[in-house]
Amino acid sequence: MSKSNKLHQRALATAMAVALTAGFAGSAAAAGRVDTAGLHSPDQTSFDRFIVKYRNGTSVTAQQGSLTKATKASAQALSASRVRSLAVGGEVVQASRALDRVEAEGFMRQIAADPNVEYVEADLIMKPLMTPNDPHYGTYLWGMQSGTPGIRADQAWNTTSGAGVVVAVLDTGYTDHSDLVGNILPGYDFISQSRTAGDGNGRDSDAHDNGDYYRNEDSSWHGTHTAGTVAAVGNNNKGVIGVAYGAKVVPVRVLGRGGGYTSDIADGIIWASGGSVAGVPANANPAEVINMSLGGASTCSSTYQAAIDGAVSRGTTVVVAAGNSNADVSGFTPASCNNVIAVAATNNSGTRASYSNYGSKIDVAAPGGDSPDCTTLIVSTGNDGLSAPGAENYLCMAGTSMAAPHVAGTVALMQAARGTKAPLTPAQVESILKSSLRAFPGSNDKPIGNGIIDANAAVAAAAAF
Ligand SMILES: [Ca+2]
Ligand SMILES: [Ca+2]
Ligand SMILES: [Ca+2]
Ligand SMILES: [Ca+2]
Repeated sequence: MSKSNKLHQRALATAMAVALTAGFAGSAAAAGRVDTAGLHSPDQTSFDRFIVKYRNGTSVTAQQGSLTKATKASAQALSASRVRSLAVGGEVVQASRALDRVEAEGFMRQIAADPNVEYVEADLIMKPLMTPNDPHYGTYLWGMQSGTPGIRADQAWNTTSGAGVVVAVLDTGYTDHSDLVGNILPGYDFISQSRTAGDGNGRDSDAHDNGDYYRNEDSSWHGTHTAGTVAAVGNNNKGVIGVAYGAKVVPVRVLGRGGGYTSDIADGIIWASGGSVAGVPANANPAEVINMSLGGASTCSSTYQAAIDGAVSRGTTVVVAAGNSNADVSGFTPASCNNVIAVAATNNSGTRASYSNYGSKIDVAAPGGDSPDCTTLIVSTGNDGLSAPGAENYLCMAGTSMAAPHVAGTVALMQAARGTKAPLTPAQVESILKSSLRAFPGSNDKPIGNGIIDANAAVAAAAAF
């Protein structure tokens, strides 16, 4: 018989085997089912354990022999062994090394080629659905939860904590709160006037908050509070958790006693986003997102717009609080500037907070809290000092200042969920946030956009984009 004839016969035999398999699907002779769904999990990219179900009566010796045969097809050295039988049927199989998706699927197909195999699947690693152990979470942080008024950060945390992303918080600076300071990167103090700064000098590299007490008002610790909502340390059995508790905050001190000048804030925007400011060393950690829980009564000025456009051109998303004047946001800056995400505040029923600015320039809404007590306000890291810093504590506050960091934290989660893909542009971030909103549970007396941000949906959309 010629060589080509042999080949021909072999080909025919294969065709017949295929026909038999098709004709007797489900019979003992059929190859096993390969369940590949788990190989496409976004959470797991390597696999070292599998579950193999053999047909009744397959001896342990035959199982191990079949496994050894399956490993032979691997390009690199691989062995596999039975670990134990499962109560529901099937054997746990341990591979000698972790396999990537492609190799895992090839290995599973080799195993399933044994007609004694009913099915094979990856022994996937499950993770707890994230409920943080921070003690204030359950009672106070309704804004991050999945109930009606929340942004569903708890669900987004099953995908990402924001690790690897930098958020610049332009505010009063920060304090060394033990539930925050681990997530603080080097910042800068842009307050040029010593009297406003209260730290005895003008600009300097120390962005600590010395206290912004002014006339008859005590220090607010506003920057410590907003930074905590963005990225307080999470799952550490202490206090609160930030929306992006795995992200880092660059504190940019721009507000002091009585507030801060636009000129200093504009420089802060440029620096935070990686631009250069004369006389100030470059920011080693340019931010993917800037949070500005600040504003004043004016239309958007040329200086603000130029600074914001500069940040956006460097890929930094700019999130701004709409203001707390129960008025149209068009009269407030920088919230009414182009190229920003202007954030209105909702209460713990999920509708407009009584103080929140409103109008067509609002982009999205987020929890800012409203009276009467701490369970309906926003709780975050704080301090008990009336003028200079005292002991750390947790403070409840209400405002669009509290709503904006919920959004900035969500943007950090979105960018982290990109993994190795290019970061989203600020325009893409805004578009995804707006197309993934939670509808308001009731009507608002004034327009504040189309809904409350949905961190879980936004993260999923950002990962898939
Ligand atoms: Ca200073
Ligand atoms: Ca300083
Ligand atoms: Ca904590
Ligand atoms: Ca906008």
